[in-house]
Amino acid sequence: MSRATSASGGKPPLYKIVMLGDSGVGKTSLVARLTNPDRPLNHDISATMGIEFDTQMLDTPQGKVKAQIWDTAGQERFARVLLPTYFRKAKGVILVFDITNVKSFESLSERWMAQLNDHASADDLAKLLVGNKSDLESSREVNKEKVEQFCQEYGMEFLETSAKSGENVLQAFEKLIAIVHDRALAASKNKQGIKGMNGGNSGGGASQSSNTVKLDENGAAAAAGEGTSADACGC
Ligand SMILES: Nc1nc2c(ncn2[C@@H]2O[C@H](COP(=O)(O)OP(=O)(O)OP(=O)(O)O)[C@@H](O)[C@H]2O)c(=O)[nH]1
Ligand SMILES: [Mg+2]
Repeated sequence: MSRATSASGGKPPLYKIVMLGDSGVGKTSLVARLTNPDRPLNHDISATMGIEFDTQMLDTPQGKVKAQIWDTAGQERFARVLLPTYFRKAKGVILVFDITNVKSFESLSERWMAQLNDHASADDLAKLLVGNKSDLESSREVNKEKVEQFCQEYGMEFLETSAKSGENVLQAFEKLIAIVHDRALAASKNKQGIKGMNGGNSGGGASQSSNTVKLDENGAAAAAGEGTSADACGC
């Protein structure tokens, strides 16, 4: 039944999203900038070994949601073993490359998209492409036309970010989570429609509302007596 709560109240839904991309592109730095916006970029940060995750409340046009952000290791030796865990029940993926490192961009089609398709039902995942280190424009190696082609080919949107200056960091996470949340609300609405067609309790009047699911003016599901958010996440 509905796992997505309304903009009008209730526990915010929780969605698992995964950061993917080569080692050194700035995945950990982006998460750190999101969760601690005032802390300066750490240039001596160690490579992620395995998985780390953080939870962050984010705004969407349909209300607040919680993102559980899985920061993964770009290094092949960790990623190969852990990929199934990364993708289990994930709802969204941020694919990150470094605009100053063309190899990290080529890796997206050569490595990461293939792995996404192998380990997850890629169509079920919301995806966002992020070109990080936009503060290093003078060292840019990845031209924007190639990025546009990639986005068209794989059907995803794109933002350039800087974990150093903070540019577009919050916007990137909010953009992805809004797509994830919209999909969850749409799926929840579809299920209610099917239930209604099957003779569910939809037209029973005010006195019979306790087990029904109401929609608010945004079409968000206000679940009465239903479980809410944590099941949306794979954790
Ligand atoms: N100038 C600049 N440097 C950045 C930016 N983001 C990250 N860095 C630096 O890039 C290096 C690698 O950053 P990480 O965040 O560790 O990269 P990662 O993608 O998490 O790497 P793995 O954990 O090995 O997969 C660090 O020295 C960061 O300080 C940015 O936006 N601008
Ligand atoms: Mg890292």
